[in-house]
Amino acid sequence: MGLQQSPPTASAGAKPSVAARIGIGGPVGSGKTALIEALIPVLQRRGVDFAIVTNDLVTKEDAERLRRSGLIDPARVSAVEAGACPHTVIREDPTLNIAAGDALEAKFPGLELVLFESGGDNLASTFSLDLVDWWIFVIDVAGGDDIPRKRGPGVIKCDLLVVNKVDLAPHVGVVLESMLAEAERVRGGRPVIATNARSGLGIEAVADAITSAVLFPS
Ligand SMILES: Nc1nc2c(ncn2[C@@H]2O[C@H](COP(=O)(O)OP(=O)(O)OP(=O)(O)O)[C@@H](O)[C@H]2O)c(=O)[nH]1
Ligand SMILES: [Mg+2]
Repeated sequence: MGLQQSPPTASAGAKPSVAARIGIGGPVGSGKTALIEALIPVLQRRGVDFAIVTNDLVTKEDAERLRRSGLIDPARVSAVEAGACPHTVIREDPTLNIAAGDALEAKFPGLELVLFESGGDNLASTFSLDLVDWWIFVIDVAGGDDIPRKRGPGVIKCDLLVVNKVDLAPHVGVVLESMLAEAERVRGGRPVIATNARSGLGIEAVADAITSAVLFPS
């Protein structure tokens, strides 16, 4: 629910949230946490009041990494242990994630945005709109330039497709321009942004997309 939007109907028992909620999904190791690490200083500079929920299988690895990073107040990072398939807790039954978002909102009144990182999953993974208002799917060039062509629901249905690790393209035999063109084609022209989460390339554009889609929609 963006700040200027009325809350949509949530699943039974879920409290309508005030902060906008954004999902970040994608295959294992594509750079979801790295994208969040790169976004943190950009969102802070823009004055966005935000918090993060991470999902891992049976650990709190990503949450601990973010808490230790020194980039953000550790209290603003919560962890959900998915236990089983990562998509279960972001799609079929997002109760744990909704509760984690609600707890952060209760702890930080005035929170504008909660980012939910899914555990690494496959190309079929998607987010429930009971949990998020808008979601990003992160793939990387090292996964192969045929990934967009495979038309996984994650690639097709997300609001923003991020193609990360563009610096690796020459090393893995990927022609970046063709991969991006194909990604745009299979998505019918919906947004695709190329990033290098380690150097910061494309991160301002991702922050722009977040701002215009859910924080300050026109
Ligand atoms: N070269 C390069 N490496 C990257 C980039 N983004 C992330 N990495 C590296 O890729 C590896 C995986 O990054 P993570 O951010 O942990 O990926 P993730 O999607 O959060 O992984 P899971 O949560 O385990 O699914 C790390 O070693 C990162 O340093 C990038 O743009 N370029
Ligand atoms: Mg991660």
